[in-house]
Amino acid sequence: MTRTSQRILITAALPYANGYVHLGHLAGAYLPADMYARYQRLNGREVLFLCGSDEHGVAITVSAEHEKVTPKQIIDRYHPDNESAFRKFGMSFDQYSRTSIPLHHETAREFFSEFHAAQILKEREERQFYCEFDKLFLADRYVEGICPVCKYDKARGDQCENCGSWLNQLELIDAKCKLCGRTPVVRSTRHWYFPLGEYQERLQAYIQERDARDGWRETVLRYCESWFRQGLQDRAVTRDLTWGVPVPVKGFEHKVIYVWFDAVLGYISAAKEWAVNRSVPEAWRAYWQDESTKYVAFIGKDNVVFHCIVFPAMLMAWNDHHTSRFVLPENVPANEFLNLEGQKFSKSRGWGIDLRDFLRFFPADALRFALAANLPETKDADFSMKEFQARVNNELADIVGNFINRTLAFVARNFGGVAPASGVPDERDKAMLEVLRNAPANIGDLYERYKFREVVAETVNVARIANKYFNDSEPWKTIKQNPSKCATTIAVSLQTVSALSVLLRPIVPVLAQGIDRLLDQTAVEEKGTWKTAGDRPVPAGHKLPTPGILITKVEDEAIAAMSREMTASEGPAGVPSENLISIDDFRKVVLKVARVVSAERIAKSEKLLRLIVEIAGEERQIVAGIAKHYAPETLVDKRVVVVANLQPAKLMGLESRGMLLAANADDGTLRIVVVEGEIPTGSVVR
Ligand code: B3M
Ligand code: ZN
Repeated sequence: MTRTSQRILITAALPYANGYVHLGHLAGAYLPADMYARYQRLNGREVLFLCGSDEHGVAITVSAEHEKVTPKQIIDRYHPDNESAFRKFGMSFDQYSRTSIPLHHETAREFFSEFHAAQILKEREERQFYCEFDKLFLADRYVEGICPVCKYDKARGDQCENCGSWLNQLELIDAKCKLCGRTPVVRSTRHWYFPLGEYQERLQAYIQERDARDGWRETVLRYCESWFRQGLQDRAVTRDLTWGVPVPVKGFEHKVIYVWFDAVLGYISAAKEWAVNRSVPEAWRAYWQDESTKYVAFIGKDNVVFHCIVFPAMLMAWNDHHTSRFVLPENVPANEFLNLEGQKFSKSRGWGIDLRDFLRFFPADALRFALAANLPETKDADFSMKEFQARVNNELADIVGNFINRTLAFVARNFGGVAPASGVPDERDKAMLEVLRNAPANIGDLYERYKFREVVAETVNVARIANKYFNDSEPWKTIKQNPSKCATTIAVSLQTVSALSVLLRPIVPVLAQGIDRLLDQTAVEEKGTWKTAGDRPVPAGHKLPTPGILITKVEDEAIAAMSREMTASEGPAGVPSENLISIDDFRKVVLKVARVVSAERIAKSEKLLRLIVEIAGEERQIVAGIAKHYAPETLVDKRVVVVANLQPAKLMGLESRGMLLAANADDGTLRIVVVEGEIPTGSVVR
């Protein structure tokens, strides 16, 4: 069924360079993609694994406006930070590109021009929301409203992130300008359309055929079916914006190509950049334009329509008119969402844990292991610090780490640290060796079917079986009674450790290399070792070191330290009285009256409350360190004073926009500043 191509092209969704990659992203697309890439390399395949920053579109310009900087400043901040966080996490990309590079602009313009020349694109007059206050056509995320499909109230002009529907902005109910909150008017503008509808039949056949060959996920198929049922429609692929790839058609130079049209082509540009960097500029074609290549695109569920419908249709359109034809995705293993402590990750609500923050406290492998064991493959999954701790401690440390340690410790103690020669294996030994021999094919099959959770379970299971084997063999007894049998047990156990170092490598690469080092097998090439992983005995006479701690357990204290650090910016330190400021300095601080709309405790924090306050009609979330001093319900409707122009900060993963004024008594109690009477919110305090 599955195609066994020698060459595999793997892409992972290009994250927008307007924020930090968080744990939800990792579980959605990146970790499974990396496990798959590492597995395929071990399996002897030629792999090209690509990713990069998506740097156009309204996601970027809205962030720039929010932070009062240019779009370029936004992408230049987040692109390098995300690239380095990914590297620390162990992502083995062959190229981490970005869509702002000239090479990518060329690719996007080339596709657009070719489609234009071939008269695939159609020019049309379109009605669009226009904000008369901001003097702007409200493309994509510049407009928000109620989703006509699921009724989610923050659906954007192009897409509802709640139900994944790809929307036509005029369908939004009660649409509002994202910049000023006003109701927009409808105006006409000219745009170029891609005739998606014309490809519907071919797309359906394409998905059916690939599904029959490579087994697509049920959830992905269901999404696609629902779009087909609605009937695919022509889509505008240009926008009235200035940030993006300028439209290469006369009279349209002041408009840009729609971000999704250019973003998916970013995968192709990334391959080109990889080839240029290796000084073989044409090498990308072997992956993208050789029909024997197997292409797998890893994404999160909110990107399904673009990868299963839009991108394949674009590639079909290209292939219809060119002899150098692109491969289409063989599979699009999209994951569902990961929640954090029961709540959806949300940038706008400030709920989430960024990868770079997490890695300051815990090793990447610990996170990889816990996430991989709990990937949202068939339904949404939840990440909690408790479960993270349990996974790492009870499975990775107590099952995998324990087996490796006890084996090596036994060799150190009883064999002078030298690998013994095996005697004649009995039934039990043979059964263990059989498990090792079968593991690469069994687990490999799960990789080929994109079942990464089961991969983790089965890999741990090898260590679990090995622990039982070690217990049942009782080498601590046979060392006296039957030394040859003991030597056999230990030789088989060492062979198991050696197998685990390969089997674990896609999941926890640093740990796996550590095991290799212990066995002194560093010379073993990564590439091509998978199939024989069960069959690499440690040679008799080989000197082995005493094992150190391979896997550090996740202690309560480390979790507490992370929470503490993430809440460190609570409350200001006292300012020395001689530190005089001018009245102008004081005027920089905007103090306003706000009304508390709601207050609630934050799970896992003794100190913090999450408040929603209202300032002249605007609602804001403020995280305040007053949980020890106030019951949340007593705060509602109080008129408090907040610093309204404080830079947003993250506390316990929550965004706080502003600070409550409170008096700090010597005994440590805190009293918030309240304003008497029914003074309007938004009134300035001086
Ligand atoms: N940047 C959306 C996202 O980050 C988008 C993916 C592009 S993949 C070509 O969810
Ligand atoms: Zn507006």
